[in-house]
Amino acid sequence: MRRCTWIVAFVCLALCLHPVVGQQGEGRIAFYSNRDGNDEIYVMNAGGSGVRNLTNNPTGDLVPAWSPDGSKIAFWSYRDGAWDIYVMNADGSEVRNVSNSASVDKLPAWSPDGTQIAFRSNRDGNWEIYVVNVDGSGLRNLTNNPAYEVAPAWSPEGGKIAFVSSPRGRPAQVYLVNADGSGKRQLTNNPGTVGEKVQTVSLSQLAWSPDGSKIALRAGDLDGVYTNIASVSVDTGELQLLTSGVDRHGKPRWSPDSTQIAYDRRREGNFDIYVMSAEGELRDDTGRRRLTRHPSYDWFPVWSPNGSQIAFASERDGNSEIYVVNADGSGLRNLTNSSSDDHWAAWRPHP
Ligand SMILES: [Ca+2]
Ligand SMILES: [Ca+2]
Ligand SMILES: [Ca+2]
Ligand SMILES: [Ca+2]
Repeated sequence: MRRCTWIVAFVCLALCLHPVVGQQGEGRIAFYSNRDGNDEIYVMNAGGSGVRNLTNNPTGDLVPAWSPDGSKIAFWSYRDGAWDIYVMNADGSEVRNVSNSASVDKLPAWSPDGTQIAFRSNRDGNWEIYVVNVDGSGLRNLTNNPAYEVAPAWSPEGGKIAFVSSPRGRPAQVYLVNADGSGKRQLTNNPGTVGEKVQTVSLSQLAWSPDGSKIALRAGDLDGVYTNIASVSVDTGELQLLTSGVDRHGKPRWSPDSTQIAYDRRREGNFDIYVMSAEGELRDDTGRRRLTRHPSYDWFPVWSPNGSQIAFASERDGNSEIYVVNADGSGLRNLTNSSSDDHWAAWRPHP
């Protein structure tokens, strides 16, 4: 009888607490900041309250990336004397070095099921794509090629990884490979230019659309001076330019419904945040929406999980802050407001 009462009490408590937990879970943003003298990973509520330091280590701790279920955060740290990829619980506990090499391992990309991480490493003398289990076991090299392999992106259903391979002296191409390393194939047939003037010899910053049909990327010249956003059809491999001109466009991020792409664009010396249709900007500019207008840098956009807001980094008050703006450009606000550099907003996905 007593046990029965406890179970009923527990179920009632769980039902009462669940909606509150759900709301808090949807509204968290991770970032990194040097406010204690070196870079640490922090997390805050999406309104800017409740800032909490998750790392607190004397070396650099950078670029947080949430696991798809929001329970863990991968990041980049130098704490073991080399740049490695680490995974910790979302409360900062149980930190583990999962790449663990004396070379540079960077830019973790979570598998959709949260069990594996793809990253790039130069441990064999040039960039390769590796995959490792989140407990650090099962490391494997998917590329093993003298070209530079970078920018891994998982397909939304998790079976495939897209990456860029850049052979010396030839245009970069997008490849697909099964997550187990089998079935590697070249997806694009990128000639290195589109039309007469627009260079696509260099490809980077791959982002797979949530509906699985396209891969957005940055395409440009070898020096990255003039870059555009393009998309690749996963079915046909066709490379379609989505922006035009001699500005520097980058960091494409898909809206959750795959209909829009946020990006930053450097024009006349500063970056601003834009959103365009997944079909691209129109030549008369009506196909894109400019969300910021400020002479300092506004860059690194990310969507909120429901697509209603975009977080980004801005240097408009003299140092970097995390800002949020509604997707229609209204409601701009500063979330961090510290005198040090706060950067790299990472919005927690839906639980
Ligand atoms: Ca640190
Ligand atoms: Ca390679
Ligand atoms: Ca600006
Ligand atoms: Ca700041």
